[in-house]
Amino acid sequence: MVEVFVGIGSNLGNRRENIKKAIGYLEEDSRIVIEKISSVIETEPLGGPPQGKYLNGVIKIKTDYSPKELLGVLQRIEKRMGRKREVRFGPRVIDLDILLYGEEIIDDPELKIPHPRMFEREFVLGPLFELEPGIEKVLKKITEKLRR
Ligand code: A4P
Ligand code: MG
Repeated sequence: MVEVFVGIGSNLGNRRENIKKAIGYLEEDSRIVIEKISSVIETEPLGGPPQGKYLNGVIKIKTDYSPKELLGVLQRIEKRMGRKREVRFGPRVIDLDILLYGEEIIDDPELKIPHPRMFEREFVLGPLFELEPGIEKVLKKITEKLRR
């Protein structure tokens, strides 16, 4: 089982319910164990068209899914919850992003880990450090590897 951090965001509909629902779907998956859930914070939208505020949080899970399999699982949950892919960075019922997958670095067109925009996003780093203060060491290791 690998430790994985997943970013959750919602800025459409009943945002808090959407986040709860998504976590519920993850919980139902027998190959995913939910370890920790951060506080959920309200954040100003970053980028994209004018849109409402987000609720954001981070969860820590353990899973034996490969990164690609996990991406598929997350995308199925987004779909089930009525997410339509329209404008890039636009409003969404739910967004599930893989932030970190163990200490792996993946650079494929359809999957980039660590999530390329996480380092500049307070709404990711805040909840992440709240959940796992020790993650700083892992982030350092990964960014050093990325620089090589
Ligand atoms: N993809 C690549 N790497 C990953 C990864 N590590 N995890 C690909 C998940 N997906 C990954 O995503 C587009 C494609 O990214 C996927 O098909 C997958 O193959 P998407 O969710 O369909 O589309 P998007 O929303 O246009 O892009 P993305 O990457 O989700 O956007 P971001 O960077 O997540 O930004 N402001 C606030 N305050 N809070 C937010 O949560 N989120 C966004 C979306 C913008 N502004 C925000 C927030
Ligand atoms: Mg996404």
